[in-house]
Amino acid sequence: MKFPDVLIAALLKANSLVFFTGAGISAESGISTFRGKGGIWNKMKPEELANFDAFMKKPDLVWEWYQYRRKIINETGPNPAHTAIAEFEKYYSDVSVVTQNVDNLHNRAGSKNVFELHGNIEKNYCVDCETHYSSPEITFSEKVPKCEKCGGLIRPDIVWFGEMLPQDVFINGDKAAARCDICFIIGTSAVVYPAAHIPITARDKGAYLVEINIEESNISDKVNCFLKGKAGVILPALLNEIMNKIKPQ
Ligand code: BV8
Ligand code: ZN
Repeated sequence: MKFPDVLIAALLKANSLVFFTGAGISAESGISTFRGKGGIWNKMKPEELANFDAFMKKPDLVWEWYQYRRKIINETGPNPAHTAIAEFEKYYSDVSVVTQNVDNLHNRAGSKNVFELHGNIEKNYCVDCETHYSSPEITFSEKVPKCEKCGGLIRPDIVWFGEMLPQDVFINGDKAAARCDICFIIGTSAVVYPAAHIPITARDKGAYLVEINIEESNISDKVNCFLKGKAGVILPALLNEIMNKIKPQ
């Protein structure tokens, strides 16, 4: 695979990288995306499943949907795109992954500095007293579990539509974007806010923007370099390109 010289030059000069990722990076692990061909929201309505009112109205239905997704995630693992991102840490002193995904695959791949903007499907908390639960008994219970302390419903620790993102996570992800030299935008349609503002922060602070996607997205007209194709093919090839030219940290 031939990459533009200007991209390789930027990579050889950079100290700080941000990987801003979306559902497309996990597509090659067998996890459905939300929008586009085969996307979850083509078949299900987000307003009926991914919001707090839906959960309070039909907790068992919403819980069952997350159980279905947990099962798929549990049976798969990181793909070469996640692994390549974790490997980049060996060559750069400051690497951050700012992800919209809740599937935990960046952590499982070994990335150390992961900002999960929309939460993590392996975590849960009580809607009443906010006690956190991550034990497998809770996570894999068939019916929506109840809090040991107060009897409240336990929900997945995921940011639903209309809910605030965890502020510390967003602020730290945004700070990483503000100081990075290169921001990779991978497998996202870049339509969900405020997450989609992360690459805009990077661009406004002078970073070089590289998008990797199988098709153009909402941000494609703002990037410096668009690499069309699968993340699981392009990222390992890009890593391979620089690994003989940069000394590991
Ligand atoms: C908030 C969790 C403030 C559930 C998710 C109108 C205009 C602007 C904004 C709004 C608006 N109306 C409402 C809003 C705000 C809303 C929003 O942005 N809506 C959009 C959709 C219009 N945002 C919110 O509600 C956020 N909160 O704003 O709070 C507030 C203020 C006051 C008071 C209270 C609150 C909360 C957003 C939370 C979103 N949570 N889901 C769950 O996961 O179960 S959204 C969902 O979308 C996922 O979490 C996902 O992470 C996120 C983004 O999707 P992508 O990752 O981009 O995935 P997508 O499928 O779209 O795209 C996949 C891409 O991959 C494609 O481009 C495809 O080509 C590519 N691809 C496929 N295969 C590959 C590939 N690329 C490379 N390689 C491949 N192999
Ligand atoms: Zn409770």
